Amino acid sequence: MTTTDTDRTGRDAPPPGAGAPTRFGGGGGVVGGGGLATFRGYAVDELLADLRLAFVSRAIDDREIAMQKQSRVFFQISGAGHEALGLALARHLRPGYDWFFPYYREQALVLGLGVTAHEVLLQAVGSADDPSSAGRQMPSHWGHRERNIVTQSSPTGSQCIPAVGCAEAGRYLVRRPHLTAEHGASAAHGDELTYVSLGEGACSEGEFWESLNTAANLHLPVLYVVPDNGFAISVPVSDQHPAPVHELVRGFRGLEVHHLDGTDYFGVRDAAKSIVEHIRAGVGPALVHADVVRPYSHSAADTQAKYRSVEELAEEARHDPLDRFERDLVDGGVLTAGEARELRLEAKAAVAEAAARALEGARPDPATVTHQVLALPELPAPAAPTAGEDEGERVPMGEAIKRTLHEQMAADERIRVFGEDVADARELVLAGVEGKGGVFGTTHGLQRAFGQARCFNTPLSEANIVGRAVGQALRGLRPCPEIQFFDYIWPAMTQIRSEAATIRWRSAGEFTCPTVIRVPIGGYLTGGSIWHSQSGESIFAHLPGLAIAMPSRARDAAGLLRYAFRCEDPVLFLEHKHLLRQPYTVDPFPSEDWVLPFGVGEVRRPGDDVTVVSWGATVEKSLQAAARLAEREGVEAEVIDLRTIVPWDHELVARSVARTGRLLVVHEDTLTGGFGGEVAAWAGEHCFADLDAPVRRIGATDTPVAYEPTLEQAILPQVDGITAALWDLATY
Ligand SMILES: Cc1ncc(C[n+]2csc(CCOP(=O)(O)OP(=O)(O)O)c2C)c(N)n1
Ligand SMILES: [Mg+2]
Repeated sequence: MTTTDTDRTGRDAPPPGAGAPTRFGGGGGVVGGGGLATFRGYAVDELLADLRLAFVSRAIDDREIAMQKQSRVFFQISGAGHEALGLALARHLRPGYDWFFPYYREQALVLGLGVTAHEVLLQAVGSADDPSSAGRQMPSHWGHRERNIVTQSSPTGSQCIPAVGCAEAGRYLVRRPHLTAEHGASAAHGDELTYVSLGEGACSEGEFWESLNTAANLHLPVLYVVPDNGFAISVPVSDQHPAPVHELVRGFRGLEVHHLDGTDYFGVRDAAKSIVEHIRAGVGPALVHADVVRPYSHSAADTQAKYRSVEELAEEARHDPLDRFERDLVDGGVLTAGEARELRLEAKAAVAEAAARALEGARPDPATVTHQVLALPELPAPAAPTAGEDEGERVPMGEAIKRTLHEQMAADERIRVFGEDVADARELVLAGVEGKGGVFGTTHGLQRAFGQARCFNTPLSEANIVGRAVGQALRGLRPCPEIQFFDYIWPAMTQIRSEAATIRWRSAGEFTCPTVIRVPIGGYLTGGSIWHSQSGESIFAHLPGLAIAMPSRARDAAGLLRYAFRCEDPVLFLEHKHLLRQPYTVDPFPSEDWVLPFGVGEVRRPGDDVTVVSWGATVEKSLQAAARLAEREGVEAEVIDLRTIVPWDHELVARSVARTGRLLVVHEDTLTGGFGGEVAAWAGEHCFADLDAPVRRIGATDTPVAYEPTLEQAILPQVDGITAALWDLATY
């Protein structure tokens, strides 16, 4: 990434051999101003630089549209009509100091923050030199590490909660500067703000509201900007909301709300000064709802003449902010109409030159497509603790998780635990009560030990919980959100799948998302029923960029959790509810240096006749089945606990199958599409020559889990069924 050819306003340096700088662009800097030093209270050179950037932004759109017709650009979405708003706001913001979550229509804003036309066009042409994504993301998916412009995804509105998390991380870090010095967490500033924008259509997304809930409740320094161009693709705003956005949000106490004309550069710049000051002073968040226009279709894939009348488009063209800005400056004597024309032409020429240079940028190498998916730390797999070293107190899995959280939080102040009910109690009553500490008690005592800043309750909103973790992880913290039950993880799916899991890949490694998402999972509860018994690790195993652990005993839970906190990537840490207190999960609590890397399975019972691969609660069921079979039939099954699903230990399975020639995969998740299918398919492909029988799978029936105990038993895998399948395989 190169920024040396850029000043704060994003002007590109003149191209080599481009001749004498024009009056308004290039090496000589912006001159002119009709002899005025200031106009309407603003430095004339700033105004001219912004007018030029507005022209540059529009010229980028036009150039990209032309280049798409030549198949040199593969998608286009314009910033047209939003330029004055973005440029006026950028004047009050500090790239590399404040944090930015701008949506795709914010081209002028990012130019105002110092991203160059060349960098914008590198993304449009899909160059490997594109600083946002190295050719991986569509144009206008901003991301610029140096300027704190966070890599953006495409789901409308999903940036809002991470923005809130980013703001709360800033508040946490500014009080703990040593985390920046010692751990490389991002520097924080007492008066920094987090900027987030979204269209008026995207304001219909629940996550927008969930983010406002926390921004207002915690008085966070977040500037919301809602450019309202009247349409979400073809859907008019009247189909979105019962009232304008600035009216809808008025119920949030502590949220300062403004309604502005976003086509009026001076109006926005005037208003933004005090709005930004308000946020920087720490009073709380603000929302700017700004009316803008959309002179171009939604994107290259849209034709707005299909749903907007000729008259309507003509009327809108009369409100084009570029013309208005130019008119204001010409009428004010800042420049002449001729000079403005010259400036427009110069901007166009500079963009043409930047586009030509972008086309010369490096092309991405197809061999790199699998780079930056996950980058798990390489640690040697530790030997199982030997009896002599097993001095730790013997504890079941739930207790081991609790102790490990205490130990890791004591060791690393970047870790914060939050979720529903995870705290102990209100500080006011804490001294006199036992404390809640999670519905399974796993986080008990964390608030008492580490304070409210490090273990706290969140609103009852799973997207809020994970999204805030994403924002904090982006700042270099190690957030540890808890989803209360796996059954309720789905509202967080966008944050897990589209945000957390894609951040590293979509930014080509410029940003990472180190967060440990702890989730109690699974059934065998006798009465758990549909919504307290679900499994579903296979759904998450399908998401590139997410590591998944699912321990079945105390020792492994501790070792894997320690490793999870060392990862720079998101980890789904699945804690089987049924196992939390079972005697058979009890181990001596391993010493703090016993860290178990992911992707290392364990042979829980050796055997030469048939291999069982399992994880979670069905490991114990498989062990019981193997013992029964050995006792009754003399058949020795080898039971492997995978311990982690992503990555999983292919080699261990292959080695075992090479000896036994027979493979049974057992899991609690429903059979169809379960992760057993993946293991079986892999073994079919890679162990074919060793197999003496078809690979078999056992999973739950393809139904939800029922409440009544005999129904639950019939649905979830049981020892009898596993024993029978093993016998079938052994005698095949
Ligand atoms: C969650 C989600 N649903 C649908 C889309 C497809 N989509 C992309 S932009 C868009 C319209 C957004 O309109 P608005 O928020 O008003 O922003 P504007 O484009 O008008 O600036 C839609 C429906 C998406 N990207 N994400
Ligand atoms: Mg819109």
